[in-house]
Amino acid sequence: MIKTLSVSAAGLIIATPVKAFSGGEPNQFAQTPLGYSYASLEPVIDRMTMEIHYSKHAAGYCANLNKAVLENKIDISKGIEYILSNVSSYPSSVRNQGGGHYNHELFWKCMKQGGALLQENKLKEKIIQFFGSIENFQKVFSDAALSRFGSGWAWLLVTSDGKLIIDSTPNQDNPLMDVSAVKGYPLLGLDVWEHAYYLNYQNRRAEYIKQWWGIVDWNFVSRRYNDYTSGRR
Ligand code: MN3
Repeated sequence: MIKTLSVSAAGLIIATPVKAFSGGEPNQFAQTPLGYSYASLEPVIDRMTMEIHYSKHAAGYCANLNKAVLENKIDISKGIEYILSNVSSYPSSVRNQGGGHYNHELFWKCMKQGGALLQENKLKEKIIQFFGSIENFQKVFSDAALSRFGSGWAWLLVTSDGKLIIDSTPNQDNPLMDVSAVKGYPLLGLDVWEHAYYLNYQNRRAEYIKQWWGIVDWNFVSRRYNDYTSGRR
């Protein structure tokens, strides 16, 4: 009954060869350690926000997802992306907690200290093809993040037929989910729940979004695009 193979959320998220499960109980998800310290993203995201966000909010989604997995005897051997793609056939707790776990695991990796600029590469070509310019892309994405009413996420996603789309989802939904209005593979995600920015920016979501561009790790996002489009996920 116990499956220990390849269920690390980390391995699935970063779309590299899946790593063996390396901690916690079998048939359970785990948070990937942050690749940087809580203070690394300052001054854009302050240390305390990062600490509470990672060790309380995101940890809570992971723990509650695991609780739902146990209580409902859910087989997670096909991974979180499979589960989210079929989320309508799972209990609603899986949509909320599983989405929360996946979205945050992706979010941490989309950022790094000082950010990394988008290099001349296939993703950049594609962004310019679909949005005209990097500046316009940032504007459209920022508008999606700003206009998301209440809590949710803004996304850059690639569809199965290779289109780039910017959209937002409510709560902890994401474009992988069969219940989502917009569907595709998320490349870049921005958390616009108030817990992501309120200590530093209070009600100024627009300012948080503007500053956030300075810590986006485009190397990670570009790798993710390459992995998806070359079928390595
Ligand atoms: Mn959050």
